[in-house]
Amino acid sequence: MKSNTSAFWMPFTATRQFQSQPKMIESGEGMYYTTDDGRDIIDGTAGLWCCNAGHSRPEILEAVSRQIKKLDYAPSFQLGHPTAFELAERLVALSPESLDHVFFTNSGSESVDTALKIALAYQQLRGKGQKQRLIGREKGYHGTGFGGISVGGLGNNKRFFGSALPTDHLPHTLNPDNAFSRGLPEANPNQLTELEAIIALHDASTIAAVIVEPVVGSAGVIVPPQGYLKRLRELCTAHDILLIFDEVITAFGRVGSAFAAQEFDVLPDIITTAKGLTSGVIPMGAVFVSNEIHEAFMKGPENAIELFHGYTYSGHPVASAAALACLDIYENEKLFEHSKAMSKHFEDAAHGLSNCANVKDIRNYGLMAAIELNPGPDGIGTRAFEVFNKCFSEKNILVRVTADVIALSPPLIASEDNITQLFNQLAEAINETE
Ligand code: PXG
Repeated sequence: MKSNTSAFWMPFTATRQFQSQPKMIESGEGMYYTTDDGRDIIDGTAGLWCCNAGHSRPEILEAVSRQIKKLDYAPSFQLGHPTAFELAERLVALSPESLDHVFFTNSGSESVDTALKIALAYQQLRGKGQKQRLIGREKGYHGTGFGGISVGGLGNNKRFFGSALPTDHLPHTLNPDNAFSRGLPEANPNQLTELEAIIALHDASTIAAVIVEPVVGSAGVIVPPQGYLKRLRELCTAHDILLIFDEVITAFGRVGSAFAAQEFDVLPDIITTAKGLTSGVIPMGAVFVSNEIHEAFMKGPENAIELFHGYTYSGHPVASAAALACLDIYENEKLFEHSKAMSKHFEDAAHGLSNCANVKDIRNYGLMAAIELNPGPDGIGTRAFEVFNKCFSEKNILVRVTADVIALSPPLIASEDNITQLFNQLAEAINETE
């Protein structure tokens, strides 16, 4: 029996279109989802870039169930429970040097808002309270909180909601001259000086932080040009501005290292994460903060709360248990190394689609790829959406579509065969679409 789909107001969904033709996933295991009509489909997107360990892992189920039996919930305000502390220690052992403190949230959006608030408060605490401006980037996605949409660079996510914070935005780095680049595209010299222009405009004394996704996810896998992130770091350091990497998608192995910061050898002051932290099983996010920033808060009277911020579920015991089990899987199965080892085959398979019908660009890094199509005759996104439908209904693969981009980001457990099959099926779907 089909369920009634009208009560659930779905996120980022064309509701009435969905209702006219619902696509339902009923179960998941490993690399596969099973649909309500009983088809196994390859998960080419790790859910929404999050199920890095694959679906319905028994190890996570056991850890979660053990934790619920022992302790379902305890506050983290003025109290503690051991699982969250254990998780924080495990995480800082994995994170880049000197980012040794973790603030727990429940989502990427909360991680971003937390990071921005910490950045603003830090500037106040060290007597630089005029540094209040936040710099994002065009095409950036930093979730849907008011902080995240202010620094975000996607018009549709902002236009109905006002502009809460003083911001400015770097230009995006997508350059048509670099179409079909493999891995990091070449930089054009302007891209390395854009932040200087923004600093000249507003003056560094008014800028608190710059936030970017090291590899842009949502807006269609935009890979940083060579030297770009290092240059951002140099400029931020030279002008006493904090650098925040939003690694909600890139952390936990997606780019072949634990964090993109390590992969690209650039050390930000704050890193935001969520998604792969628990492999999507239970909502949880984590914000990694440098010792220097944390230190600035640990002054003043010892009985005073240093940061007036947090969530009922910060460090939730069950989410923490899921994350610990997930980290065990990443470690025991060497999934970050596996992700890196698979990335060449993944790149070759992705670029194997360059001669498919209407393909305009292909971009990739680690286990992230975008196949960008020319817009269809009926406007932006229509052709790609048709490909997405065909993939789901006929080709038994799940891909992600945004505007004219088909994005791929399979679970890190993907085998060479899974990857080959994913791209072969996608190639057929693209070639069979007008
Ligand atoms: N930052 C980044 C870089 C993200 O990609 C968020 C913050 C917000 O996370 P939450 O957990 O609040 O959703 C994200 C989320 C897509 C897609 O298909 C991407 C996200 C979410 C949903 C869909 O591109 N990224």
